[in-house]
Amino acid sequence: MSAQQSDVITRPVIDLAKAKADYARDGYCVIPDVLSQSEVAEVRRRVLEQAEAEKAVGWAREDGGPSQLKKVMEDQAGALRENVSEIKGGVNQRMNFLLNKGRVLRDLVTHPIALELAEHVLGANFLLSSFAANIAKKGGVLEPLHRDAWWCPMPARKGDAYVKVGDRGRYTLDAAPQGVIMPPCSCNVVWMLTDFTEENGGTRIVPGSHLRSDNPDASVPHKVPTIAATGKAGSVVFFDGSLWHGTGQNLTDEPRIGLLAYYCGPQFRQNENFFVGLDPAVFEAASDRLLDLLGFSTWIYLGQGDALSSRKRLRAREPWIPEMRRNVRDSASSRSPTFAAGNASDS
Ligand SMILES: O=C(O)CCC(=O)C(=O)O
Repeated sequence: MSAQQSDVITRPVIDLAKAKADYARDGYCVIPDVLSQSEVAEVRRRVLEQAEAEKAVGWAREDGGPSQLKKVMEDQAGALRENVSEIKGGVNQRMNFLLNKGRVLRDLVTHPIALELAEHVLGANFLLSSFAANIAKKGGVLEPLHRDAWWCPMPARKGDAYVKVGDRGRYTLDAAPQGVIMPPCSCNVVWMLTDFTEENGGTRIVPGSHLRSDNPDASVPHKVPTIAATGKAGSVVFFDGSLWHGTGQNLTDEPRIGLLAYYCGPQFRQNENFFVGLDPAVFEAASDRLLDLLGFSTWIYLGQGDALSSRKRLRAREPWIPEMRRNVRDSASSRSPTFAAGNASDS
């Protein structure tokens, strides 16, 4: 028997039925042993190497610093427009666009368990919204509670005041009428590359809050009781985009590393703008499934690529159908008109 075969046979069985039942009740579930310890070690090595390099060249994005928290709390009435991780004084290192940063990372977003969970919650059609790392370190503070789907408009009763869709902020404190909730619009698959514990900043969550009609208060300490989502390295914590949660405070000397593969419905704008931020070599090598997740497929008629589907257009290297003009010679004769590409113009 090869080493690979024995790995398959000795891999623990993943109880997705239990995971789905936990999710329905609590808005989250923890699934152990999704990655083997050797897979965890390989992915963690790549993440830490990348994080060190980004820091060394001055590209590290850091949040969770006490001064940044103060800024969030001052602005929590929905006015916060700045990207907190661009304000100095952060502690927890964030890395976005993990799809650009190694094959072992790319493979996680199409992992069958991640896709099954996302489909279970979002339905047959969904997109990858972002794939990012959060390395929580000692000195970081509790993250304000939030919903990842903060951008989702709140339902309102006819005649009631509402927040306009373009005026939403991450910490807008509005609420749907009593008993009304938004269906899940997004979900997060968090890959634990270290153990997540109470002490090292395991994600703080409010079980059942995916069924609440209101949004959380951004105050720290949190105004409602929370628990830590805990598990061994190689586990996944999966949660609804409406679940109230935030990064915990790491009180240990070792970093807590989580990779956040965030998926959303096909009608929503993605967190990461893959069209401008993705390395062309990644598009080039991507499977059809990955391209679909990035937004290179048409859903009903959203995400069109003109006459070709956007995935076909990318594969065929067809940039676009240009502005076309009637050929002058043809239009003077009685023959059917022919057209040629013209220069882009305002007329
Ligand atoms: O890293 C975590 O524990 C959660 C991160 C989070 O909530 C976020 O990035 O919005």
